[in-house]
Amino acid sequence: DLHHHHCVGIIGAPFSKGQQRDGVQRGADLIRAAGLVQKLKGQGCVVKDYGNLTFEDIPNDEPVGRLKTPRAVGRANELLAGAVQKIKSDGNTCVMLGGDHSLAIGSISGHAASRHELSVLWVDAHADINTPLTTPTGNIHGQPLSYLIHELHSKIPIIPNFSWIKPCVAAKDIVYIGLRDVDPEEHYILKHLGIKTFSMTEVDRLGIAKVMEQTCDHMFSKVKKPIHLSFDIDALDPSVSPATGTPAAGGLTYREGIYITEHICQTGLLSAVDMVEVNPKQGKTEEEIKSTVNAAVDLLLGCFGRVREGSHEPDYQIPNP
Ligand code: Z70
Ligand code: MN
Ligand code: MN
Ligand code: MN
Repeated sequence: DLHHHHCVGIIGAPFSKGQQRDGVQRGADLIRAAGLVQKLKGQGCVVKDYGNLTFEDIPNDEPVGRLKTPRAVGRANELLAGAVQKIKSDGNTCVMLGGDHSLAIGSISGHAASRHELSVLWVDAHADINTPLTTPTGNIHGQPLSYLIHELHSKIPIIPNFSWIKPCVAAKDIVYIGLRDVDPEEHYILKHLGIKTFSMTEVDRLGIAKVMEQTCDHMFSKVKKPIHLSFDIDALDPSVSPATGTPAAGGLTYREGIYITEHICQTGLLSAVDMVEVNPKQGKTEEEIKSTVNAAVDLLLGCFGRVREGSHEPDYQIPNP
């Protein structure tokens, strides 16, 4: 039905320098090769594939403090932010296929540039909220939210190619689901800023249905802001999505992941989605890669109207013999 279709714009970001494992830059093409565009069209979406970004090589990208390859990360995200802003201005829900999770800097910045205020739903085993001064690894994929949150602005030093980034999300507008590998400094930041978190403990205690009810209660407490869903595939249990850089035991089931996307779709407020950290080189077998990519595709289909009970055209008629 023409008035309820989803318009989806897809951008691929084959970028890996927010972390140190090769292969994650191939995630976008693998998700496409698994039939994402055709499957979205098959469920009634109007899809435009904007292709992949090309990231120029940045020589002499020496560490700055603890940060690894900061100039490449800053430049890649600036390019991505522009692409996401364009996809939003064309009237689409934006799907960003990573690449590693440092790309949320550009995806959320570009999304925020096109909308007044956002809610961010961060589905991840990790909090990705280290600052450049708390990071234990120097990997920027463990830090994206620190650059985006207003309340952390004074904690961020000057970094080459990061000067374009403007904080664009309030701590009260962030909800996490799936946490189970959080650094002590990150835990302090989450508590200090009063950020709403549903760790795997809360998923176990409440069940995913109550987690999603409470997630939406929190996100819609005042005005109904557009939702940015940032989905790290490592939020799912490694038995489902083993092909990722930092698998963490005890994750979301496939069904819990799908339930999250179905529920967010039903809000009618989903405005942008990231699908990141799919890394085929981390899969031990072809089956492990397939399972991970298949989960990523199914989560995206759930974001855009696929429901497990099935569906039909409103004017469908049983054929007469
Ligand atoms: C750690 C850090 C992280 C993903 C690992 C790990 C962060 N907290 N994120 N894997 N996807 O390096 O800051
Ligand atoms: Mn429409
Ligand atoms: Mn993660
Ligand atoms: Mn992450």
